[in-house]
Amino acid sequence: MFALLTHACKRNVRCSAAVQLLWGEAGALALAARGHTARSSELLRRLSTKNFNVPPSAEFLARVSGICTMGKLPFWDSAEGLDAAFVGVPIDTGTSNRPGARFGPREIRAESAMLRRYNGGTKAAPFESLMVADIGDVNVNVYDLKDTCRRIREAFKKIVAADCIPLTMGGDHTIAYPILQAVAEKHGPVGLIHVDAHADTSDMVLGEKIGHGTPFRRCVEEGLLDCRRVVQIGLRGTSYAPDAYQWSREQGFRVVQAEECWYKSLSPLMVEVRKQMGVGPVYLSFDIDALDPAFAPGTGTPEIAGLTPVQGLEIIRGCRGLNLVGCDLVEVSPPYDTTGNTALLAANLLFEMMCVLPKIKYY
Ligand SMILES: [Mn+2]
Repeated sequence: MFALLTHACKRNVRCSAAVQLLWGEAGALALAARGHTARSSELLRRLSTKNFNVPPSAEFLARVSGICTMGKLPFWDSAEGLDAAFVGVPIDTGTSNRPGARFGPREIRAESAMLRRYNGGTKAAPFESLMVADIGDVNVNVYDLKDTCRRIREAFKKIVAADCIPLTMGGDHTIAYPILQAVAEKHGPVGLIHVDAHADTSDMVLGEKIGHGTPFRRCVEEGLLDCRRVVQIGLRGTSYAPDAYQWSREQGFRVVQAEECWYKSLSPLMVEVRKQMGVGPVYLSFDIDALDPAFAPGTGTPEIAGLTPVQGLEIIRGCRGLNLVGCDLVEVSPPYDTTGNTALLAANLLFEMMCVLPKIKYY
């Protein structure tokens, strides 16, 4: 990439400024090292001096300008050299009701133009802590869900092999299964914090084993989860049986139904969850339908009386200190929320996930 940027710079003496703004500090430093110093050094003074990708600030580059990546981070074509990466998995082949989640990653990226560099609430400074980029989307097969799962698994094997933590933009919840196959291959069985309106532990739907209602059943069958370190939060809605979550509890999962969350801060719950998770590897899977459809209507299988965005933040911020090895935010279906607010919520939740990864610096 640096060679490409240097080549671009030779064509335009002002481009070091543009590189700094669009591609971050690492690109500017690389140019500075090659003698393109006049503008880039001036710009570097406005920023920290560490060698990380830093998204352009809307103080200097209009929000509506630039290439549409997650958080306006640089686009890298692989996870090599990254501590964490935003990656899209644009599928909805596994949905049972409203489709549209294949457009989730694009819409989340578009709404992420509002994200700034620091977490004003927690004082986290992710771009002074980790090298992060947007590595684009997995090349899915929209005609074949099983082949898509294979493609996701292979793509995520490469990401985790690079010691890079994936921050995944879904896509329907099917994707958690092949992602966890790749994650567990590297880390062994992981703890799981699963935030959702549904348990997603069905055995079969319409005779099919693979779909967005079955991923965590498959994960248990394949030994990908450390079942004593699994919590499902926000489950609710009509069910196929009187005890809808019996199977989860039989596996050793802790199930926190939505009713247990109503009218409450979830910070005390997260104290218990951190104790449950311990020091082992943990994966966070956040289905946007965990939140109430009043806040997040753009999703495939909405259920009434869900969590609030504040409770969503409490859950994610409550993951600080855990050994998070991957996170996803799934089931955003933009056609069902043309305001963009569901995707805006998702973009912010993904930012918050980045802010609780290991090694994040807080002011
Ligand atoms: Mn789900």
